[in-house]
Amino acid sequence: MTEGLNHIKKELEILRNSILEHDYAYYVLADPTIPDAEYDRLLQKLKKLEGENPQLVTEDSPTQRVGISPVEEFAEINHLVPMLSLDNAFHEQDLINFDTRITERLQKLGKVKENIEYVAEPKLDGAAVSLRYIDGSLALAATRGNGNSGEDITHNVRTIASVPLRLRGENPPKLLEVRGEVFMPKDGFIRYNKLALLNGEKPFMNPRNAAAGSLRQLDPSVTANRPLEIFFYGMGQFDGFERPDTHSGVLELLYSFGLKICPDWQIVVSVSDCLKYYNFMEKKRESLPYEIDGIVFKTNSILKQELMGSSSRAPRWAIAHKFPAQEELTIVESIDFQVGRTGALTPVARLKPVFVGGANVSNATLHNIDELVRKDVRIGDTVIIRRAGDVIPEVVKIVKQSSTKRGKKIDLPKRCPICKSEVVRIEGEAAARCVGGLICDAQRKESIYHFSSRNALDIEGLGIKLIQQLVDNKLVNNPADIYQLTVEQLSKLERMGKKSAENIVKNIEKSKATSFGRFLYALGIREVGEVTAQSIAAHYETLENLMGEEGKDLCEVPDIGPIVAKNIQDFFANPRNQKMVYKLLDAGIHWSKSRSIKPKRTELTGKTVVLTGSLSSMTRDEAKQNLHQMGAKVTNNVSKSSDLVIVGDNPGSKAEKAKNLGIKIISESAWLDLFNK
Ligand code: 9MJ
Repeated sequence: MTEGLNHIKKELEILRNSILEHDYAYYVLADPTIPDAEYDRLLQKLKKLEGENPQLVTEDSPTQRVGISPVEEFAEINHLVPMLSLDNAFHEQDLINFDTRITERLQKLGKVKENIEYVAEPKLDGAAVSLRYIDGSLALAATRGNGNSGEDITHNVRTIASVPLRLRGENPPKLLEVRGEVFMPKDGFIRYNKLALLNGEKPFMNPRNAAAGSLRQLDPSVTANRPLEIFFYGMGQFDGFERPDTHSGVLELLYSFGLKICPDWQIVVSVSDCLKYYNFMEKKRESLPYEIDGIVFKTNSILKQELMGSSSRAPRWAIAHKFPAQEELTIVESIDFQVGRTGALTPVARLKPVFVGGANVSNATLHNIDELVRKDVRIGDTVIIRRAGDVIPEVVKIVKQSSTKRGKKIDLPKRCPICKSEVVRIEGEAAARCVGGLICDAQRKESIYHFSSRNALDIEGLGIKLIQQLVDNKLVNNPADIYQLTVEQLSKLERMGKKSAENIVKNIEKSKATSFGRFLYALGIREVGEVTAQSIAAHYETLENLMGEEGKDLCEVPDIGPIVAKNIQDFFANPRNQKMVYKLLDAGIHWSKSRSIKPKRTELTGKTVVLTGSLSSMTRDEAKQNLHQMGAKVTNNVSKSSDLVIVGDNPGSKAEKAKNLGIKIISESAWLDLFNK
């Protein structure tokens, strides 16, 4: 090799190593070391240099992820060590029996005195794969197949950014067969499906199908465009290093090779700790960035694993404790249209009751008329129902039936099912709406309910059931009527004693002292949520300003666009709404000006902040008020656009979600120290 070529070879190696280090920091550690633009420059430089010197391109170069042309078919690959599957536990007792089996067997062999130590790992819902690294370079990747041999998917697995093409370390092992799960993270799945629908393509049913389908592509450039990830969780054949004597040691070793491990694994001792971890993760499940369907418990000691051995199908030292199914089949008994506060019609499937996601479900939403048409759900159909966490149950899809005799197609009603007003569809909106406004009982009930809800006027005890009775008995027609209710009127209602009636009247009275922001939110103006209402209140200071001349410049308020501005102006221009607002003020609703003074400019100005957990130094409302004064927006949910999460005691899933999204988290006391000096 000439000196010049040698020099280029060195330069290429330095470039590749540098890019691989950045890949590792970005994909495995989730802690990027350089800006994206700088990374792109390095990659372009490498591509250019390799383009000029094609004889120096190596297979494990970062430019070669999608370098391979489509394959004609999938070759078969024999696993060096079989890929076993896992036995399942569906109930606590199954897990207890598993632990008892291991304890008794090891006791017989004289190998156990105390509780068994397990490694608990989230059970990812994706596609199991086996990768083979030879002398540190990725040589092969295969599906699990029948456990002994699978399909060669090397060309596709190479395109997954978090799969290292080369293992880290000076002395990579001669051979490493490593097992893991390829999956599509939840956000990638949602993004991918939205795009598929826009392009008129078929969306994936769930992240598991998305992962498996993406790996079964002949053309790797298709897979490269799918947002796939991998977590590794075990080893097959190996050569060139000592095997750790615990499974936790194996996970740490894999991690040291630069292989990504699920960050949520944990060592648990005793079956009761296993159950604690299971319950903890079941609560956390919704907020995890990836889909899981249970927890895998693995005996930590490799010696104990060997003593337990395996059946032909599954190891005796591990078990998958499954979460209750989130999807079940049932039959559609009827389809109704529900009318919401803004008149939007939501198709709802009434179902033969089914136990799913831990609850009995007899109604499931079909979201809007477009969804109903797309899914083509009809009465009598067998459908898949999904209920995940606290999300409203939904109809996923119909199950194709052999019988050709199906119910009639469901059309959008021309008239509102409640008030018989016209139903219209506005171009560009998914929802069809009843134009009845407050003459529609459904909209009336929902808007009164909204008015009294916790984040609005917060009238404790005035729930939807009671509001239904009040409207049906013509005691209340709009929110202002609430303030005319008497104990006598309320006591005559069903399931309402004198004491409860008195409490409700007391709570109604209490609600009169509020804030300008809450009042605006309570009015239920289209697209004016809590945050927008607070911004308007802070900007205008008084209702007179907002309803007067100054109110014409609504677009000056941060975050208010022309549509929301028009909604607000239309609302206050309507004489019926004006009358109601004045009636509410006459009834005694008031707020102090000091609660809506203009925010100061601080480090939090313009930042989106979420509060979670219980605060010790002030109430949630006071904290919100304080943050608004500092110019921050306070939102209820953590998302990518959140800037800061303030955690009190016993924070829930919001703190977890923030951690997963890499959003700054500070404690209540740190917040007070930092910003309230
Ligand atoms: C999943 N799916 O997350 C195993 N798995 O171990 C984990 N699967 C497994 N381990 C042995 N975390 C066979 C399968």
